[in-house]
Amino acid sequence: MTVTRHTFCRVCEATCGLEVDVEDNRVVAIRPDKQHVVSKGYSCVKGIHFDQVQNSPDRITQPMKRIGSRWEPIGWEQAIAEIGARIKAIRDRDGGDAIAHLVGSAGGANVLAPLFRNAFYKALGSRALFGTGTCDTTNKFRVCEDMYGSPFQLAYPDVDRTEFLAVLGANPAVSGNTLYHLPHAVQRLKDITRRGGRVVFINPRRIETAQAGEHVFIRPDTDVFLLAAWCNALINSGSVDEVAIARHMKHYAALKEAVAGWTAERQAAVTGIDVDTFNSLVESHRRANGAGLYMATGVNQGRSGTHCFWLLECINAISGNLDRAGGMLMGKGIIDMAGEVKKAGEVTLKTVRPDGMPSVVGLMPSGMLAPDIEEGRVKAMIVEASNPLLACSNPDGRLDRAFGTLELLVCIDLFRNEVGNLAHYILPAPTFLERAEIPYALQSFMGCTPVPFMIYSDAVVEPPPGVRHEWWIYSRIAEATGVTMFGKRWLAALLKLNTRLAYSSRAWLRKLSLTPEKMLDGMLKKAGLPSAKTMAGEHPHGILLPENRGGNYLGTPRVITDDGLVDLAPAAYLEGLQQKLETLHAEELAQRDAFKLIGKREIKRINTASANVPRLVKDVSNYAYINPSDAAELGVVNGDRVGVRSAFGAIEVPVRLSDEMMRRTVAIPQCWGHKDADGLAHAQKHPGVNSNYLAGDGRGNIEPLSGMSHLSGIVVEIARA
Ligand SMILES: Nc1nc2c(c(=O)[nH]1)N[C@H]1C(S)=C(S)[C@@H](COP(=O)(O)OP(=O)(O)OC[C@H]3O[C@@H](n4cnc5c(=O)[nH]c(N)nc54)[C@H](O)[C@@H]3O)O[C@H]1N2
Ligand SMILES: Nc1nc2c(c(=O)[nH]1)N[C@H]1C(S)=C(S)[C@@H](COP(=O)(O)OP(=O)(O)OC[C@H]3O[C@@H](n4cnc5c(=O)[nH]c(N)nc54)[C@H](O)[C@@H]3O)O[C@H]1N2
Ligand code: SF4
Ligand SMILES: [Mo]
Repeated sequence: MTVTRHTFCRVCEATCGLEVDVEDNRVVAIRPDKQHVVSKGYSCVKGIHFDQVQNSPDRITQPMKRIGSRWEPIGWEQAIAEIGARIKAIRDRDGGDAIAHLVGSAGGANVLAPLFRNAFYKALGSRALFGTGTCDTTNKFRVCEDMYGSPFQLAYPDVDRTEFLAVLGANPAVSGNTLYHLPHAVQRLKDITRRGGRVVFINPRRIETAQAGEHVFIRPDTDVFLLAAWCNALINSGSVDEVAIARHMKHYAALKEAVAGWTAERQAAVTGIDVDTFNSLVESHRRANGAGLYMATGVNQGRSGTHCFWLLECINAISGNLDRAGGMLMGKGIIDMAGEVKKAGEVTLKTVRPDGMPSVVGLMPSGMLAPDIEEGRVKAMIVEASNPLLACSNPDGRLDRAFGTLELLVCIDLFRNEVGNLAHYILPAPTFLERAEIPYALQSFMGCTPVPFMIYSDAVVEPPPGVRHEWWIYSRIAEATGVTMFGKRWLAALLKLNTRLAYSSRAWLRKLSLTPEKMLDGMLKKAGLPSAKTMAGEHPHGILLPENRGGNYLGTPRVITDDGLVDLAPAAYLEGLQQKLETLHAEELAQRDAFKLIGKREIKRINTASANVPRLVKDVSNYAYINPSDAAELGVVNGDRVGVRSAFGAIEVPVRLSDEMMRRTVAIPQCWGHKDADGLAHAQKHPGVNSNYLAGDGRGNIEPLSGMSHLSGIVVEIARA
């Protein structure tokens, strides 16, 4: 018999509502949920074809141990005992920090896993937590911490009311957006123009989303000059909100001084945005009754991600658009994560590494993985939901080699991916369809959504019997290592009991355990919302929460800087700033004709994780996209193979001509390169090449304020192969 259940997708942050047909605990069909309160019948191809991930013959459904090059299924008790013993031995010998962790983007959708993961590492005494968050967005968290007092206090554009919006380095039509929940993005962006407003995409590629407004080319990794000049022009225009600045902000004079020398002409020389276009952008922004600037991954991955986001937030703040309807809204989650974390005394920005590199939101830079392993600081690692060999900077395969030397490598994943090939153990985790959940922390607890809502979903199907939840895995490994999670023995004893009850063979014992469902129920009730049972039973498509109309942040206790003021010029950003900018500017002028490499997300792929879905991947699409005029100069035509070489590595790919590309820019879709993926049979048939072989790692290739890897705007040479 077929039953239909409602849930929401967790492949990307759009969290579209899904309708899932289940027969005998097997997913047989997935459709968009037309009644979902926000997505209202929208979903992309990745959501509706997730059944091919769910039911993939390659899924790992029991712990696997590598013996030489052979993989052997083993029982959980053996896996936990062996892993615990090895972690204990390494910790006794080298200390807690020798045992590292790496979490990938799918870990962001998992609401409960971080509590247990963090508790385990705290108990171990390890601060060596890495994350691919340092490939996408830690610069934003850093800025929010410094300006607003918490990394979890993020502003987002009030898209449905704004009159002017500039979007830098994001492509929501394909990506579904990040740190800003925006379903139906293209439609809602188009509506800005329809209302008589203006929306402009500033990007080295004329992106899919540009159909919703105007497009302006920018030379990769030069946004900092555009933003400095924009801020300066705004200040000189006299259009700043003096009252808001005086009441709610500090260090305006220092900001003014920092941007003073950056003129329209100086930015034009390196960005490629001519003075007239620049002036018209500043003018539209200034005149709009409610305006905003939004930036994302393409800018975050440059060499000035923190400075860019700081300047962008300053433009939003001093123009009087922060916390204002039509401008930038400060969201509220069902739990005030920023406040709670502050109250608990958690330190979210740390400098604990000997090299002085920061940990933002507790994450060390993934660009230090290879050096840390090679130099013996990291001896063992647990990788959860990540594939660093393809996703992180991997100069000429350095990361492949480094991971191969780890004393202990454990992967918690659905599949044996490329890093899994090097693991000693692979522990099978449930898919999102096998987990009870509420949406990502950024929607649930930070409220980064113009249409606040809440949804709770029970697991749609039961996981295969050999699969275990992450909370259970971390709790059991902790126990086997002999460390006490959550700092208290009685809690650890309860947790131990709970891990036994949760997977007991007797149903009545399982019922006694504290399940994820019960934990989430507690969160919902604490927020004054209906219980999990009521949410699942009566509101399977979610509920809408009160709208955010602005005016709920500035001048309230929610600004949790020590003095309650927004800091417009954090000292760390000003240190050496002019020298850095002058050096970069001179470098840009000197290399105006050099090719720069950017990435390209594709609608059918989610990072490295959908490569094994036959209905999505029919052929290889990781071309080098270049402008036809550049192709003519290089003497290449569509399909010709070119060698692409950086200071760090070299790859060979076929060329694809596209007038979407800015001159002297090459876009290569990232997260390909599955030639060794014998655990992912379909992906291996369509391997493509790994463009992150061209990215550098180590200190020189990491943005020092946020730990972000430099993954976009890398200088390369291209030649016919
Ligand atoms: N050049 C370049 N490189 C980039 C980027 C770029 O723009 N340009 N983008 C970067 C960005 S933004 C990111 S986030 C990274 C992404 O890279 P990663 O964070 O490493 O993540 P994914 O490739 O999405 O997923 C890796 C693994 O997660 C597993 N997985 C999926 N769902 C689950 C689950 O529910 N539980 C568990 N345990 N495992 C699961 C998948 O099977 C897969 O093996 O790549 C980065 N790399
Ligand atoms: N289909 C699909 N959706 C995804 C993902 C996926 O892999 N596939 N990944 C998910 C993840 S993990 C994330 S973090 C989000 C990311 O979501 P977004 O932040 O929207 O990221 P991208 O789609 O990579 O868009 C980045 C844009 O920046 C542009 N760009 C590159 N360099 C520069 C620059 O120097 N300056 C400017 N102004 N622009 C630049 C690129 O051309 C590109 O259009 O997407 C998520 N959604
Ligand atoms: S992957 Fe597609 S269906 Fe899933 S949340 Fe993102 S946009 Fe929606
Ligand atoms: Mo990401």
